[in-house]
Parts: sequence; structure tokens; C-alpha cells
Amino acid sequence: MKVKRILSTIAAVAVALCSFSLPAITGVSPPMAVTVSAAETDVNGITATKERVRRNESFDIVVNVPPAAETADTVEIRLSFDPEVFEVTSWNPSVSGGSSQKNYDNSKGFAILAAANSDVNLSGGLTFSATVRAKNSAPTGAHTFRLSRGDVSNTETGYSWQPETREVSVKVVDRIVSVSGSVYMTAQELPKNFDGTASVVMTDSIGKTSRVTVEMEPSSDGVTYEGFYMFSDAESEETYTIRTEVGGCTVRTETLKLEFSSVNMDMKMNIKGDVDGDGRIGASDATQILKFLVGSVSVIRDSQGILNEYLYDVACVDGGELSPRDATQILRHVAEFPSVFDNI
Ligand SMILES: [Ca+2]
Repeated sequence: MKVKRILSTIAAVAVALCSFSLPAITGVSPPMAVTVSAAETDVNGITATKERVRRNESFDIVVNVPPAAETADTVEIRLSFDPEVFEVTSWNPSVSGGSSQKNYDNSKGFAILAAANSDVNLSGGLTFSATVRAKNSAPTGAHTFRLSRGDVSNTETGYSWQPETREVSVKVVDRIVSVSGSVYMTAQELPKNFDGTASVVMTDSIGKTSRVTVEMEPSSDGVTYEGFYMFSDAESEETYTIRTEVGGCTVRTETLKLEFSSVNMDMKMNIKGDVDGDGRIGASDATQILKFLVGSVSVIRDSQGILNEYLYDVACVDGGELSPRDATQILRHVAEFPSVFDNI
């Protein structure tokens, strides 16, 4: 009898094709912000204190020689860089004992340290640091510093330093822009897991993340909840993924390739199982799933054959790929049988 009730619910479903809007991207004026990311400093070889810099911004190129129970009679370090992009503003490395020379040339693009007949104790390791600036005319993009010579050795003992890292890349970025927008959901009945907030995480192409927590305020009708997020330290010409999480809703992940202006990207969040986005889990959602599964036009796949990946995820309430079991779970919930929604 229960099965019949469920089937009759399907039969009674009125097919309402709801319109659904994708996140809108529009230009807004860019605010000012600064982003800094310190690189690792315990590298054996060459490293940089910043992975990204803007024009005229300074940073350090560091050469680390790890500790060894040795002394060195020869120390020769040569850093090479593109003089069209960078210029050395300070290079004052020192080694103890013997005679040493240091020099840098911003037209040829190098910095050198050479020490001979020295007796350099390596028990604490060595660190040499050059302060460098991205030139005002530097082209954007990734540029390389090379440890083109790294000879720390002892002719008597045969010790010879082997750097693990001989190149480091520093990216020159044009400007800092912002990514912001609204996070909103429609809920006729609040999900149990909804705590009044949204979590928005922005990740760049090398895995650096920023996170904000957004307060979701109810609208006057008490059905729509909305908050506003902003990342003010995004970089032009970078690709980001933005992952938005709201308790009880399906996680939404969008990819965004930035150009030279700030963008607004709104995130409509659907309660898990609310495929048609009307704010409740109903038989009409099961209908959308069944239409999709038989190849008909639905909110999940439109008449052009384009898949809405987010709504596909919203429909997958039972894990794995979309199947009739997902529709069954929705109908069980509507008929007030135990279902996966009992824990959402
Ligand atoms: Ca619905």
C-alpha cells in the first residue's frame, strides 16, 4: 500500500519547469588590498619570500646551505635573473675568514659572491639573501630566479654542497581585485543543519585559500536567507574556485577566471534535494530527477542538452550517481517515511 501511495504521488505531480539562474558575473570598481604569501625558508637551495609580487614591490631571494659537520674553503654563489623584470636593491652576503668579493649587475641580471681560502664553519648552515624589486615595467606572469652557481666545498675533505632547489619562480601580478557577492537560499522550512551562516572558501591555482564566514539573515517574508561575502585580495589574471557551504544545502563550487576588474558572483544555494529550488523538498523535485533519468528536458539538463552540475549534485541525495533511488528518497520524505533527509 505504501508503494502505491508513493506511485500515486508521482502520478499526481504537476510538472512545473522552474526557471533557474546561474551566478551572475558583473564588473564593479576594484577596492585596494594587498596580498602577501611567504614562501618556505627551510629550502636547501634557492627560495623567495614571496610567490607573487606587484610591480615596484620588494622581496628577498634567499639561498640556504643546510648545516654540515664541515668547513668550506670555497664559497661561490651566483644568482641569475631577467634584468627586464627584476632589479637587486641590496646584496650584502658575508662569509667568515679568507677573502671574499660580492657584486651585482642589474643590466646583466646577476648577483655574485665569491670566497676563496676561507675556513667557513658550516655547522649552522649558511644563508645569503638578496633584496629584489619587481621593476615598474615588469611584464606580468611567472619569472625565474636561478642559482646558476652554488659551489660550497672543501678540496681537502672532498665535501661539496648539492643544492636541491636551483630555481624559484616569482609571479608578477598586475593588480589586486575583489570577488564578492550574495549567498542566498530559499527555505520554506529550515534544514536541521542550518546554523545561520555560510562558509565561503576561495582557492587559487596553486592551492592558496582564503575563507570567510557569512551571516545569513532572513528576509522579511522569512523564506529567503541571504548574506554577503567579499574577498578583497584576489589577483587579476588568476583562476579561482569558490566553494560555498550552508548547513543542509548542497555544497556549491564555481570556477572563476579573473581579468582586470573586480567581479560580483552570487551563489544561490539549494537545500539538498530541492532540485527545482522552490524552497521545499517535494514530489516536484522527484519529477525533475525522473525526467532527467529518462532523457527529458528538466532543470538538471535543459533543452540545449546543457547539464546544470550544481542541480545534478542537489538531486544526488543518496550518494553516487543520480538514480531512481534519489527520487525514491524524496518521495519517502514527502510521505513521511524514514529517508536520508532525516539527518539533513
Ligand atoms: Ca523543491
